[in-house]
Amino acid sequence: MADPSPASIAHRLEREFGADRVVHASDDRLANYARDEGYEGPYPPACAVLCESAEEVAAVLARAERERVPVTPRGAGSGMTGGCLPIHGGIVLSTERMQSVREIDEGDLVAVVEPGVITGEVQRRAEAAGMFYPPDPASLAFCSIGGNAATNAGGPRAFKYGVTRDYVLGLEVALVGGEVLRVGRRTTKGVTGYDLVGGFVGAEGTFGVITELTLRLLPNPPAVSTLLCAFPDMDTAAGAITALMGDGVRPRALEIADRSAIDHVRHRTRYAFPTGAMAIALIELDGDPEGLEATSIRVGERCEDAGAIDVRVAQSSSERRSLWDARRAISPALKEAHRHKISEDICVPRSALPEMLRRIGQLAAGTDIETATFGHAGDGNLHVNLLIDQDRHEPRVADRIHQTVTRLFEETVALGGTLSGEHGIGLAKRDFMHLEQSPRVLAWQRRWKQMWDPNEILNPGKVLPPRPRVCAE
Ligand code: 2HG
Ligand code: ZN
Repeated sequence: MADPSPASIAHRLEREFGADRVVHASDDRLANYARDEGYEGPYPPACAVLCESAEEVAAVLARAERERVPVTPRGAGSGMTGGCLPIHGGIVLSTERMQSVREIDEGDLVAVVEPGVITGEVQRRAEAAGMFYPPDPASLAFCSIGGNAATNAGGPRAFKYGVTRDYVLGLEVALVGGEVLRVGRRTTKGVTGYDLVGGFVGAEGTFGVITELTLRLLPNPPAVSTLLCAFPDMDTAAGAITALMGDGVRPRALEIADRSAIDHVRHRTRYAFPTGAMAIALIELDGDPEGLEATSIRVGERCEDAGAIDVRVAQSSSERRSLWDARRAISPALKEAHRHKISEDICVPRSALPEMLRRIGQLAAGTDIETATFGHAGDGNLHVNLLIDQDRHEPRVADRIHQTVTRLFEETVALGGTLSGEHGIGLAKRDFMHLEQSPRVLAWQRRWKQMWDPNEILNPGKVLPPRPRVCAE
């Protein structure tokens, strides 16, 4: 049995991969691998290993299995649920150095990339070749494409274009024990065998480590139009969104934000939000330039009819950019302004959006916790953030947080919704899984995990609750 002490694990990895690949406990940089963008942790690993190829990833996984050391894969660390935190110590396997864009193929409309490539870079490279990679998590400037696939990330454009899973055609994955598999395909259509790609995408690095992705691209839409509508309250904004959806328009993004979310970004963005806005809807359309102008006018009028107090259409690409920069700044601004930011990303059927927003309003009014709600209204996917300035571990505070989150999830499930629309379960939500999924469904998922990782070496303690709940269905 190999010496399980952190120093010894790091030392053995260093012998195999070289000193520049291993971040030790004595190195200040190791603290970066103990956290993500969420509120869990810190959980320091024994060490982090910075892999540069699929062979190296496989070698780490072979060693981890041999020595029974937990290994936690990590992309850019931009997750919000503690999914990449090494809660049992051991090795953090980082793919941050696997940054190569191997192919952008215009004819096949395909990109082949390594997992550490930043998502914004995938988009830029596709656009430079006249194509379009639609998934656009708000963190696209710093999240990685491998992490997006691991969590099946969404983003504003999911409303029209779908989520990461809809764009992953094929994967290369390294498994516990060191085997490397290629699953999926390069063709848009393909139904040969079971959908293994669908299994790995969204498994949060608990089945295997993604070492290469083959992505589907689209032709670039010729024109885009962006509107910002201000409303006197969230209820009116929700009504306008429902009216638009009933009207048959298909914007590529249909975002909402409440007053607290807007107020947190006012001072740090170039975009000047209307002062009386208690809620905003950010709506983006794309398509042929001729039809787009007329649709954009119609959307603005519908919003006015539904109670908007101000409708603005971005007049230039720079205005559009600053509007989106402001939207993307909401999450980091909330994090900066408060000691703890507890972000949920519940998702309800579209028809239940107004009712869900009302229930969130009641929940917020009934607690002394400050909240901010924003997100992808078109998908019914809302980021309800609890903003805490006291010590969240203080028992009274911890209790209130737990009660509020539990109620939020119960209301969501009661309306036919789901705990997570795009951030994943990770560590933060695993103990709430039973609110949505039956013991049998959880048991089948546990078996699925065991098939890939019988010794629970890979990202242990994530997604599924640790102990099976023994109760009849
Ligand atoms: C977003 O849509 C991200 O901005 C982050 O998914 C959400 O911080 C959040 O709650
Ligand atoms: Zn989001």
